[in-house]
Amino acid sequence: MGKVLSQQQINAYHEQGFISPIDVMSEDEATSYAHRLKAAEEKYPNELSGVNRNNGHLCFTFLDELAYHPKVLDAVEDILGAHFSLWGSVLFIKEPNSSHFVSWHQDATYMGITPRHFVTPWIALTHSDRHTGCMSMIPKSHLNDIQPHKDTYGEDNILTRGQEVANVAVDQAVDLILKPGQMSLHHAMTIHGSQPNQSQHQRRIGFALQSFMPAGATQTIGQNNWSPARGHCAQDGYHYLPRPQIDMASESVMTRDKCNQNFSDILYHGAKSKRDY
Ligand SMILES: O=C(O)CCC(=O)C(=O)O
Repeated sequence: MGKVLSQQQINAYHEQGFISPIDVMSEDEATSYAHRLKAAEEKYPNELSGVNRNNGHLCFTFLDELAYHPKVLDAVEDILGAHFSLWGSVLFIKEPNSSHFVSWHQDATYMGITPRHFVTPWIALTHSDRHTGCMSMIPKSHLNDIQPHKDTYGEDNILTRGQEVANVAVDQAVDLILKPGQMSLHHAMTIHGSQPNQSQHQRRIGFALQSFMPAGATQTIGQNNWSPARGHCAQDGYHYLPRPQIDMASESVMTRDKCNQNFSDILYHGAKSKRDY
């Protein structure tokens, strides 16, 4: 038995490559975070979209609160052990009735982090199901190596390069149905993707903590950014990222911008072109 996960859930994560759902907060509390997001988007129209969908937790206190929510950290500790840090975050928003989707991929492919057993909590702030375009996972796919990915740059594909694994056993895919306030955890090697949001009125908002790195993990392509999460996770050569005290302080924005440039250099390393996210 872990701090929040049962032994069965911990075993399932290691065997299947993901677990879901895990309760983090009440539906009302999650909805209030969705409202805080909406208010921030209205006040700062360019600060949470495009390249700035990345690492918003460095500039906005409500995203920082979510990233360091004790239930999230307890669940990560149950998987990774007592020492880990946070590398980054991504807001995955699909607007109602939009064609945006996420192709089948493995996160570890372009993230430059080794070893590749880091973990991503994905927190739902709205309903995430078949209708709104939830994530689907291919069980046990994390037990294989990185599969060849083709960079499609598909217009509606919201992954950086539109990277895609071919010949996925889609009949085995498991949908991760989440209510607002629940999260899933997935392994960096698990093949996963998601379909468009067909709802007429409901945004699908997921906040991915991408990813929590175990102590000893290193960055092989770019700068090794480091936000302490639990235990002793500092290492030589790491670049420490401070947490925000207020929204959009100029130093935080500078840190986030540098971090996003580094993020982009890593994720597009060797790519034929770059998009603005
Ligand atoms: O939000 C989605 O639909 C996909 C997110 C994803 O690929 C991830 O969190 O690794």
